[in-house]
Amino acid sequence: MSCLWAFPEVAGAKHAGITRHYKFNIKLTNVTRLCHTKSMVTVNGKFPGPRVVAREGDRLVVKVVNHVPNNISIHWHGIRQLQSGWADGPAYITQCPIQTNQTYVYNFTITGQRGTLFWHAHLSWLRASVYGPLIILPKRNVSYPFAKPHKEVTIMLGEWFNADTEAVISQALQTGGGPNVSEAYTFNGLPGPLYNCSENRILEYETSSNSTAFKPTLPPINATNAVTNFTRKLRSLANSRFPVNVPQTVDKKFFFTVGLGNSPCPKNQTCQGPNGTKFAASVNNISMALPSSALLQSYFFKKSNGVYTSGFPSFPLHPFNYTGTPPNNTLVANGTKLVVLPFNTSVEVVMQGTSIFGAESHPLHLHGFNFYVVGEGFGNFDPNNDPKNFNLVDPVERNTVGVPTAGWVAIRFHADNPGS
Ligand SMILES: [Cu+2]
Repeated sequence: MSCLWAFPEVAGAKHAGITRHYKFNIKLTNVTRLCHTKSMVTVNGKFPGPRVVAREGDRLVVKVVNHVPNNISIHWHGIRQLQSGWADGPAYITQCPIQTNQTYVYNFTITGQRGTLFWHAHLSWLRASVYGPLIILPKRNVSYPFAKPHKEVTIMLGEWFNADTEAVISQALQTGGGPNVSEAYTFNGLPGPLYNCSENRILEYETSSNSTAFKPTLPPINATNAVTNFTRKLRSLANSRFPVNVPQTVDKKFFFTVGLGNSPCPKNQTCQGPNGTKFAASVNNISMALPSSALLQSYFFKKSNGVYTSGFPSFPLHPFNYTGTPPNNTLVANGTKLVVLPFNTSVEVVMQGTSIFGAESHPLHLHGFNFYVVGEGFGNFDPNNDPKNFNLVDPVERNTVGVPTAGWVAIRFHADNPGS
């Protein structure tokens, strides 16, 4: 969170929001971490990038000018983008990427939300260096629903790679193996003091004579039970000021498997994925192929022929024991498939992690909507019994949720945002 007094305000607009302008110059900058200097794609030469601050109800106008050889786009993570899908940012979904020496203006109004989000590049791995905070203050003379703290500090979590991150992901896609891992985790772009050749202090206490730093006792890093018990207690405020609008009935149910599969190795090539094939991530066994033009654009101009097809499966075509022994055939299908929902459909999505090539937790994120997390569990989702325990009273409202390792999570939302 930012210092609440540090940002200039335009006088006069008491209730209606104001328009705030930002300029993002995408440029290469030399950055040194862990005694290693490299040229990186940045916004305005900063890593992490500049903070964007607005109030609930304001309009943000961000002019992005691309001065680097890479194509790029910027996504405003968690912004509802009510009827402003053109400004959402995922490349090849809502827009074609911004080419070298080209400009794109993101223009959207922040409606019905406040808190700290972030923005990041949304093409390939450029987000490794192109990201920054996006702070939404409550409307003027309105407070957050918690006591004002003594001080607020924004902390952005990230990773530092000594290598060029575009080279890391292109090598992984080429060989079909997992991508090389980063050299360090970072807070606000800085590796902590535990890494070699890092002098960055993360947190230091100014200790007065009558107080010492309080060190909490924490469960071990792999204490799944402790973490699960904690997160399952989280609830929405569910009061008149912050009501819960979770769908009580559902028009459309989806069951998505989420996890890994593989693709054949191209001829005359050696691959480093499972048994000499390529790793492929998939949902309901469809691994997404990026189209050559943007999905929203091709829909809007009625030129979707050859860009995407409808008929993304609502359920797995070949059910299996998702968290047990994997099936013999783990090959994915590649495609650009989607589902079209009528306006105001109430939707339930159960996301089921699979154990193919190892179970792991996948964070899943929805663009253009917040959703309610109504249930979660380990093992396979039981459609007969698990829904009885769904929380339809005060579930947490989120834009991202982790699918538990070898488990499932159920979300609900109203599809009330055309174009998202
Ligand atoms: Cu997002």
